[in-house]
Amino acid sequence: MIGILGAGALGRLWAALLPEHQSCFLPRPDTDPAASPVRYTFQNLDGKPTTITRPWLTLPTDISLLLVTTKAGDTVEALDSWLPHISSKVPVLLLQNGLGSQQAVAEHWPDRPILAASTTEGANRPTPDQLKHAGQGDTWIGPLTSAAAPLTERVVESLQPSGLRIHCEQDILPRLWQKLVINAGINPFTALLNCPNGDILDNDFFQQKIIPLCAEIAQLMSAEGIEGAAPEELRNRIENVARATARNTSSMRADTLAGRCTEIDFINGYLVRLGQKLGIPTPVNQLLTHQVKQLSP
Ligand code: NAD
Ligand code: KPL
Repeated sequence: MIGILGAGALGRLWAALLPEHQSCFLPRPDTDPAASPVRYTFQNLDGKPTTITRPWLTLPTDISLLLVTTKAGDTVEALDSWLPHISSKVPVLLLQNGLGSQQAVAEHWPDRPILAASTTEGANRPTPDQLKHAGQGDTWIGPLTSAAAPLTERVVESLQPSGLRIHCEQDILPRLWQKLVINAGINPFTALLNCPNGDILDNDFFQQKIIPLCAEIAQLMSAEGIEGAAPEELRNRIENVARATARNTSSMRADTLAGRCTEIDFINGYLVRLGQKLGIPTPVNQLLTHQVKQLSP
C-alpha cells in the first residue's frame, strides 16, 4: 500500500492514477479518524471524468512507500506527526517544488531512506471535489540519503503502474535546481503582476529584472557546482517555459489569489538564504521575495 501525505492536487493525481486498493491518504492531525473516504471527480488528460474514492490510512504498518505531497512549508511538520508511527525502512519520497524543504527533511531524518522527485506533471482542483490532470510531464526520482540509494529503482518500479513517465536519477539535485530556476523566473512575476505565465514576457518589470535575476542564479549554481548555469541559457529556459505554458496560472499566482501562503521561501527565498551563506549578493531575489510576501496573508 502506498501512503500519500497531502490530499491536495498532486496527491490526488497520484491516488487517481495508481491502481485502486494500492493507495491511501494519511490524514492531517485535525482530521476525524472516522471521516469518510476521500472522494472526487478525476478528469484525465482527455477530459474523461471518473469518480475516485480512496480511504484514509488506518494501520501505518501497511505502508510500503510514503509519497509526500504537502506544500514545501508544511512538509517537516507533517512528517513529524507521522514518521514516529512508520517503520524506518519505508522509503519517503518528497515531491515538493523549490529547494530547502528536501534538505531539511534529509537533515531531520538522516538514517531514513529519503528520496526527492522533480516533476513537471500539472494538476489542479477547479473545485474542492474535482481534480484535473492539466498537463503531462516527466518525473525524476533520486536519493537524498545514503539509505535511499539502493532503493531508488524499486521506488520507481512501484510507481510505474500509474502510467506516468518516471525516471531514475541518482543525482537528483541538478534536476531540482532546473525546476527551481523555472519557478524562480516565472512564479513571482505572475503573482506580482497577477497574470498568466505568458503575459510576463512583454512586461517591463520582468524585462528589467530577468537579466540580473539570471545572473544571480547562475552565480549561485556555479558556487554550488551545478552545471548548465550560463545566465543567457537560464533566461532562455525560463522564457521558453513561460511561452509553452502561456495561458497557465502559476501555482504562486493561484495561491496568492486564494489567499494562501505561497512557496516563495523555498524558491526565491531559498536563493536569498543561499546567497547569504555563500556571500553572494541576491538583490533581485530579495526584492521578489519581499514583494511576494506582501501579497500573502
Ligand atoms: P495542495 O495545497 O493542493 O496540497 C497540499 C495538501 O497538503 C493539502 O491538501 C493540505 O491540506 C495537505 N497538508 C498540509 N499540511 C498537512 C499535514 N500536516 N498533514 C497532512 N496533510 C497536510 O498543493 P499541491 O498543488 O498538491 O502541491 C504539493 C507540492 O507539490 C508543492 O510543493 C508543489 O509545488 C508541488 N508540485 C505540485 C504540482 C501540481 O501540479 N499541483 C506539480 C509539481 C510540483
Ligand atoms: O511549475 C510551475 C508552477 O506554476 O509552479 C510552472 C512551470 C511555472 C507552470 O505554471
